Amino acid sequence: MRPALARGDLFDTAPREPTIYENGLVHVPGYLSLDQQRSLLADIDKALKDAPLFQPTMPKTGKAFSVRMSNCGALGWVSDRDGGYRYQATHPVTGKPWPEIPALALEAWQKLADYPAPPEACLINFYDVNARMGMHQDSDELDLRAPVLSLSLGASCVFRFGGNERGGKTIGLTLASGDALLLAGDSRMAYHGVERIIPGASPLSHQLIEGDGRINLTLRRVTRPS
Ligand code: MD3
Ligand code: FE
Repeated sequence: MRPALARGDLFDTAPREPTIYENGLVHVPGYLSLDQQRSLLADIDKALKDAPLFQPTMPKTGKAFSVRMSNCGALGWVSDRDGGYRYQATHPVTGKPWPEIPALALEAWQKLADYPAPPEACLINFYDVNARMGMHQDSDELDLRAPVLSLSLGASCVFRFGGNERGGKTIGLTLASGDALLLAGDSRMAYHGVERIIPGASPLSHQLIEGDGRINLTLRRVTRPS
């Protein structure tokens, strides 16, 4: 039986304390205020008009991801059967350059990333209530010392992360709308994935993202700064 929760418990967006995990992963709950979340989401909506969500497919098998994606910034992450995982300067369907990274996302990188160069890629992952992302490592970037910064909007999810070896011990944590997650130090090469979307558990998911949608922005440095 689930304990009875007042609506305020589930939808409380008051900032809570950051958690720093052993491997260097930093979780900042409620990093973005509700107003900032709304404003960032409006910028993402604009970017998606220009660079619509596309359906990536797995290298070799061509199996579709359940997550739909787009990007902002100089470089975008894409994947398809023949080309595999890669970064490229243009949208795979429209052929156009990616739109600019929203100012609030750049600001979050400047405040949290502790890295001397700006991000080059801002991946937009869109999860509907049934989407998930299997456990994987991020290794398509040339600069693996640069941190990765994730910002969550909309429905909450169960995020799972482990060590640098497949099949080791893992920890699950809830990522909610407005949360920031910084993957620095040893956590940069940790296995991680999105186990499931939690329907209803977000102040924004019903107002601004259809159904129980979740959006995750992932900011990355791809090339080594000169
Ligand atoms: C841990 N996205 O796009 S973001 C991805 O919520 C990805 O959409 C998830 O994993 C999402 O590759 C998780 C948090 C994240 C991003 C990069 C990481 C966690 C990470 C890199 C290393 C370790
Ligand atoms: Fe990842």
